[in-house]
Amino acid sequence: MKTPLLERYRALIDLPAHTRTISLHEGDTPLIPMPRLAQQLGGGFELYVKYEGLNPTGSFKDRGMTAAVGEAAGRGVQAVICASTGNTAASAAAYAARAGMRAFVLIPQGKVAAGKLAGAVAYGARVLQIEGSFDDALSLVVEASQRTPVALVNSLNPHRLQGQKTAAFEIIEELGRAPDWLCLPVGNAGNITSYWMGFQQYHALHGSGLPALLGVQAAGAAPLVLARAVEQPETVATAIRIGKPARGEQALAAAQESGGSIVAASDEAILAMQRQLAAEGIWVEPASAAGLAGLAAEVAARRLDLGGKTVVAVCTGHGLKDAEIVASQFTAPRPVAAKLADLVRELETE
Ligand code: AN7
Repeated sequence: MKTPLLERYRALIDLPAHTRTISLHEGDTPLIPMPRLAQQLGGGFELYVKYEGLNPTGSFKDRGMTAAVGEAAGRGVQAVICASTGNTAASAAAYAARAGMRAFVLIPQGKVAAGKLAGAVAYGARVLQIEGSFDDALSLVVEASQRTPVALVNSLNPHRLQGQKTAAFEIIEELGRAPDWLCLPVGNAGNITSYWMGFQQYHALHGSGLPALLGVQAAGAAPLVLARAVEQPETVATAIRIGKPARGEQALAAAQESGGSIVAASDEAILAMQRQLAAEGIWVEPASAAGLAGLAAEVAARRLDLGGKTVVAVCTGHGLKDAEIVASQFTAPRPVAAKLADLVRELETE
């Protein structure tokens, strides 16, 4: 059997002694070379995708949730609560189920991808749709967790970051050192904060180097790029439809200290990158293509020269999470008679 993520990295992770092991064998996700996409982006550099969509509930959230739920369970808490654009909800629901706890998840009005909502429901969470944005829902769960004995498992919970930083360790161990650039989507900004913690910690211990971080928001939900809250964030990348990132300051500091930046990518660029990734066999949800969409735009505008560099793109969630977005882009399959001649005719047409 595989060793649970937090046990594998026990010496590097700072969690209270009471933390229980609540594991679904998260982490240990593949780092996949993407030579064709690197060529399409101009070539001359090495590109890898860290495919976090292959975690147990289909997103990177499982790395942090094993820690946050394990800590809450170890304290004897009976229920967890979170606000979510979808992936946190599914992950919290799964780990709470694993621990025998209840999960309350608050989702914003409007767009939450069906695959995520279905996950939360399937794992037995109580799903509440708030008549407001993700940011409204987050404020509510923070207050609720202070008044009632439920544990907050959004990434404001510091234990989440302890789990999520393990992705940086895995990347360094697989490459033999840190990459030169790491690009990733930014929503509530817990993940970029976690990666920076992880890379810094490993570098301090082993001199593994530090990447420059390119955090990418969706253009319609880009508070860190605009340097102001966005009251009504809108983007096709519903996972990152967030206007007031909880760890925004830390994200900006991480990007700056690393020599990178936070930029925005348009919905069109995000969907185009989703197709480019799928054309090399990696189907991710729209938000997960944002990191590479931002990288591609920086390279095209000659703000970024990747010559001779090693780049890792974090693809945070699986394409199956948001199947509608792809289904809505093609017409229904053409009916073909169940006859060989008809099939052969189809195979011979463009
Ligand atoms: C696929 O699930 O905020 O910058 O409530 O689902 O750490 O917030 C999701 C975020 C990137 C952004 N990619 O990460 C939630 C939620 C995917 C995501 C992000 C999310 P953070």
